[in-house]
Amino acid sequence: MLTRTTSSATPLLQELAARFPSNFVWGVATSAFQIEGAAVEDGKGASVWDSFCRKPGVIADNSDGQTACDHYHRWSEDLDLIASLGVGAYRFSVSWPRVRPGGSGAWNAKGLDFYERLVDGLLARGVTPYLTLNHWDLPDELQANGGWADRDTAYRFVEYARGMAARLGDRVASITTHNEPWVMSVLGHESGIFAPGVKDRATAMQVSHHLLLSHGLALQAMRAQGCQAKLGIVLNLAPLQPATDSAEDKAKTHLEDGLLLRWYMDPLFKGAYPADVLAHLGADAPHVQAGDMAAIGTSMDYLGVNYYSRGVVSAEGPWDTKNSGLPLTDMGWEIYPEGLTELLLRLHRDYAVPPLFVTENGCAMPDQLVAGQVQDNGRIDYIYRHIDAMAEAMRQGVRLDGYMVWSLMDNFEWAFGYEKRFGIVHVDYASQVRTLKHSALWYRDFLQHHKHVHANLLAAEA
Ligand code: IFM
Repeated sequence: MLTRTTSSATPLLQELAARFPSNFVWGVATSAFQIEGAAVEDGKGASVWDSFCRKPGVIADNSDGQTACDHYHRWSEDLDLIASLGVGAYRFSVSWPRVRPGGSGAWNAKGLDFYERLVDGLLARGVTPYLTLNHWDLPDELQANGGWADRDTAYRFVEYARGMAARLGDRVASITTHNEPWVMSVLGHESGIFAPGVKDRATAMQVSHHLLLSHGLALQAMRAQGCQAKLGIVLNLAPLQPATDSAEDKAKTHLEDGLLLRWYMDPLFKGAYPADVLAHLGADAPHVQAGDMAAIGTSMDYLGVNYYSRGVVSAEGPWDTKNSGLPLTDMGWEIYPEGLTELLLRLHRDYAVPPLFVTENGCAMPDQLVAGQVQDNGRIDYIYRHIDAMAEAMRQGVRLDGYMVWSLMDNFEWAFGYEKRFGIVHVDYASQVRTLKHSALWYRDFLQHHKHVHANLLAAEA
């Protein structure tokens, strides 16, 4: 395993860094609900996640986002931390109920000012802001009117997108409409393990359609008002493999791939939902109005891909990741970097994709803070191997423009509360002290190698 102190690490890192062009974007990522806290401060409205956390038994440690990493108050110190890593980019999300508490109606000046400070603070530190509009924290008032199951929410989202683009579109590099629509649809409305906790497949599929529709309409609206930021969406994707060679496992794998990947990629890039999935859904298929598919297919400037692991599919039921003997993260997810190469190649081959970004990649590990240090060698190895997997995809022709580690710091991991730690920076939630884990130091070293490699190449050419 590669550690920060492995003596052979430097040539390895130099060699890896040299496989990425000088303008490759390296970053770290977070989302509003997971880090901000200040849940009822400065006029912020409630989100579906604020309400969901109050339901008994839905969050593993009974926690919530009231304080989280207290980033709303510590943003300046956190931006210093980000800049100290040497990253070029920071991917964050705006809390819709912080800037427009009811989802429609009055805007909240104090909430908007917070994101102004954040964006200007990043730029002042030489870090480029990458903004996401919807990382799951829908205003609760909109949920009361049906939430994403109601087509009207798509129109409210377009207003929100226009407002944020008008305010920040001149200073952020990109605006992502939605983060992981599959999660909001399926985990939020079919299994109900995420907010808003609905358990109905037809509703989930309608939600997915409204998310995609609102994405396309928002892109059109932001472009129409002259927004200069690059516009796109972020999907959580994984290559799926059958557990065995049986016809049943293969058929189930094809269907699951349809529900996870093709359900989003086909309408975005091919103008239609996949026919086999529509047939499978039957009466649960979403209602689609004339013109919707054309709106969804509005061209994008980039596609964000969040990659954590592969999926193994068995017709007999859920696959236990312990079966394959691969190392697992603290989430129980298999560590499978070659899946990232496979996934990127597949997107490149099957779809006319715009430039790709890996907008999330990282792992929860059972970190221990000992004498002020977190020796998370497993995370270093994970990140190293996934960067290597990206380089391989690029070698085979994929246009990949950037990579963001999930996550900058430990934070509220949704239904797992604060029990799972994804950060390269450790957060002591009692004191809110941040400590760079060894993975953060390693990433910083790697980024320095990347800069030096290209500086040396330039010098050699001069
Ligand atoms: O923490 C989440 C993030 O909010 C969305 N993508 C997956 C991460 C890890 O589960």
